[in-house]
Amino acid sequence: MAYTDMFSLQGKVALVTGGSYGIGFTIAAAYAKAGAAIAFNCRSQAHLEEALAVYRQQGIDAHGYICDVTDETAVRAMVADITATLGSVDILVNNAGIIKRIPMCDMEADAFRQVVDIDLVAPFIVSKAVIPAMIKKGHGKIINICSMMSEVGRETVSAYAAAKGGVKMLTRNICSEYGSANIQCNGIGPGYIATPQTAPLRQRQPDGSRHLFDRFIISKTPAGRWGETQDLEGPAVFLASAASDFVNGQILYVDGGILAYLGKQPE
Ligand code: NAP
Ligand code: GCO
Repeated sequence: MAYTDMFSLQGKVALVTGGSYGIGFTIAAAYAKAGAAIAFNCRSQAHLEEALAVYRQQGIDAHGYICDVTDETAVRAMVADITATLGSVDILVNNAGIIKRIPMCDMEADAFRQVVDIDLVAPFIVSKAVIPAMIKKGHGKIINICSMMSEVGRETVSAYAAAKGGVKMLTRNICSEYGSANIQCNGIGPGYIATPQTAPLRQRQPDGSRHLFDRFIISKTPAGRWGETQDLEGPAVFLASAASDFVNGQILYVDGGILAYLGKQPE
């Protein structure tokens, strides 16, 4: 197979959850540019309309849905509509996610559950909705968006870390359970990426200087910068394409080297 064909997504149908902005938008747009028909969902009508306009500006005919990924009935209806309109889903990216930064002992159990519901239970719900058709078709790709917090913790993100650690193991379990049906399920673990989710960590101080956390992350990243959503395009296309057909159950960290690095000695 020619290298260009190996990475092509021509003729494939991709569903990217939370594809209205941030990482999900960039991945869905990359898939469209690689040849796939794309569908995405989000919760807000305003986000949906803004996203559809930006996709159109880029020459992409995206199919957008209002659908909360925690609502199993709504997810099933969305998948049925995608199947009727575009064909059955060949590539699923479980990207929709939230974070709540609250010290663990101050966090209500309901808030913890909400994070786990969106970040961990939903990838189970959406995967479950697409796997039967993938089995029937004889192939499928599922990409779960994990995190640095699938491996390490930090103050205030207990629910997020618990959920993202869980998504890593859900990834390995889908690989274990459905690898024999030619379904590859892998994860991408983005490092610190500039999106609305991380905007509070990059907010400038009143004197114009960088946020302490922003400086901390740059010092912890061998690449010496925050990631951009575009840094995830190549890895996401690779894991959705035939080029990765024997890669299964892996988490690909796209973090500018953070997880490999001990950090600088304080001066
Ligand atoms: P973001 O900028 O906050 O975007 C989140 C997207 O998910 C939006 O499209 C949002 O749209 C949608 N969404 C949220 N909850 C939803 C729900 N219940 N149902 C359907 N859609 C929902 O986040 P991001 O930074 O791009 O992050 C995307 C994924 O990567 C998340 O899983 C995140 O944890 C993970 N991640 C991010 C980073 C980072 O540094 N940014 C690093 C590692 C991992 P609506 O608001 O309209 O619903
Ligand atoms: C935080 C961050 C994260 C990142 C990301 C790292 O508060 O530490 O928001 O957790 O967004 O998931 O990979």
